[in-house]
Amino acid sequence: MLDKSYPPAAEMVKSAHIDAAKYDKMYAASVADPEAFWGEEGKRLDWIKAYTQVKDTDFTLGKVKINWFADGTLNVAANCIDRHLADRASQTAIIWEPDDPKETAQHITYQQLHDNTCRMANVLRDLGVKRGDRVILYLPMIPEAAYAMLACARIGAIHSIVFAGFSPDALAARINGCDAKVLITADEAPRGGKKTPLKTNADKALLHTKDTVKCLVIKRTGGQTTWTEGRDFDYTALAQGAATTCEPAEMNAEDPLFILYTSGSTGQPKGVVHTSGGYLVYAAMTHQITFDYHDGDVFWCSADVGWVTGHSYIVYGPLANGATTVMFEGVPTYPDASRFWQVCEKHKVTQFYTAPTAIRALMGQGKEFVEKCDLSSLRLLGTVGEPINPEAWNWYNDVVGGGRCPIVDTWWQTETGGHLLTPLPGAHATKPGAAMKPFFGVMPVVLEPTTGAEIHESPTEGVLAIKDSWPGQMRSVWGDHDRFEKTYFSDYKGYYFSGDGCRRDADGDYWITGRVDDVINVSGHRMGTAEVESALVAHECVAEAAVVGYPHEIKGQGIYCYVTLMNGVEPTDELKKALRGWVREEIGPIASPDLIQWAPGLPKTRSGKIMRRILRKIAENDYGALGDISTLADPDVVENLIDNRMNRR
Ligand code: 6R9
Repeated sequence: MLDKSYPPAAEMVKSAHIDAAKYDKMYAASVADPEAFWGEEGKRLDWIKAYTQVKDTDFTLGKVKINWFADGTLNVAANCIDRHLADRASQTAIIWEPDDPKETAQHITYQQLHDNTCRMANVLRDLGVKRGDRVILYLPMIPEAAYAMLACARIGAIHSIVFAGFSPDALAARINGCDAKVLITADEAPRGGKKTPLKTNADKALLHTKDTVKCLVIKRTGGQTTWTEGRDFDYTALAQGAATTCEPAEMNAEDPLFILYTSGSTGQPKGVVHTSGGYLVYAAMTHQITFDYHDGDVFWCSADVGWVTGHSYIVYGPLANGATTVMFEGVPTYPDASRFWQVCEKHKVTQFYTAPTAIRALMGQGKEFVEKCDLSSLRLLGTVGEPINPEAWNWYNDVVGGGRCPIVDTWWQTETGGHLLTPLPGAHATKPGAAMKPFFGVMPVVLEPTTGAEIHESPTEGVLAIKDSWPGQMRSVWGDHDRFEKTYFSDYKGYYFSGDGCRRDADGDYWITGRVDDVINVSGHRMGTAEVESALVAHECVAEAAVVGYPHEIKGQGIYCYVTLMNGVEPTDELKKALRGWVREEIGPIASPDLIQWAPGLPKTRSGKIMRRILRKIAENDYGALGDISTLADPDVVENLIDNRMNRR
């Protein structure tokens, strides 16, 4: 069957930075001579000391190293702010749209961004933060989140953002994981008309960290908070007395810029480390080219800065390009399902970037919510976070884009720093559900899953790996380089293994088929099933738990939990409710189980390994394909689980 394909519109081809011929030529050059290609692209940034080395990378297990522009020095905040001041001091850098549309939006100019970032940087310095120190951000989507990121970059501190939906326990684990000196939070985070008590959560988290961690509190709602003298500091008061200048620190290209915790298939979340030079080159270039950003455009990425998408495409990429970037505090459905489109209309957004889960949720509400808004400013649409089903793609294309706007389906990961696979709007046809082509310098390969052999012919299907490094690649797992090597370079020797399955069609275009490991993707939020399992078994009534994903209409995947109770514990609906609440407390609302099934036993191999493959099939209602269950210690448990399977909501 031929996949439907949409060629780029003639106007787009004419005005875009990259057309088909240019892509082919540049791509060929980028993989033939990465040194020369990236040596040139690195000049997008202002360097304090120019680099003479470009690429120094090795994917060999046991000696994995990734260095880019290693002898150059720069400051990331100066690249995102100061160098634009000569031409753009009064241009809007950030448009901030609050949760409640009745509250006034803010237009923050590059000059104001400079002054506020410097204030924050000086406050952090006064709190004792030095170059290389870690600072945790646990914040609403407010401009101060961007100031704090850039302030850290300005003084050479390393930020680590914890999404405001995470629980106190998850926050404490991250503070301890990177041994942070300061936690920056706010009184409350308004979202969808509700308020998350961030400071109260922070207080709980700080009970489980070193006493020396300081807490800098930003006033957002003015809601009541308790105060610990000597530990808590009021940002408003300190910022008033702080200077609006602060000399940017000269950092090495390979000095860490941020750590971002993300879920893997085993163990605790790992701290993905990104460094300064390569990351910023890659974020800036992908932002400009994938979204075809031009001066005067208004770019809106609806993600949260708690995720990598917010790092690269709300803050670092756009600001490095001197762009105007929208920062939205709210949710797509508040006050109603037309909010996204109202914001597009209000701020005359030209490029809009969101996740399939949001598109599906809004699609379900009906197109009236879109049609009542004037979306004529939109020129391009983007999606990220999970595979997009053709139905949602078509709705996005027809109803939101009015058939005029190319859709860039960008495949990438926390680990990759920026887009690796995506169509380019002026160069490539798009196909509903396909991530299409490698970005410049990216060498994707499809491997045979068991042998690891590279498959050269198309069409084909297998696992997705990358053959050589690109500047935005993560450098290590914070404090555990061994884990970095094992996680990404040991399954398929000599390659970076993405953890995703993919197919390449007859045209050579890439389609992501989803994770092949025990990572699930719930509403675009990445989660290890192991994390939910360990939360469940931490409950006194639970003996054992196995968690898998199952197809969910809106969320993409839902969380299906098989729970074996302690002897003598009554399996009641109240207990299910209690377990849901428990997981929300342990990890956060995003990990809330959708379905819990009581399992008197779990299917295990004789060596005691839970056979998740079988549990996944049961959750998916796909009993015909259970495969070989003869290696199970007790095959009868499978029948029981099938008989008592939970119905999807
Ligand atoms: C940027 C981000 C990464 C995982 C990734 C894959 C899935 C992301 C996708 C996609 C299909 C796309 N994913 N983009 N799947 N099509 N366009 O989402 O980072 O949170 O680390 O998640 O998300 O499974 O491996 P992260």
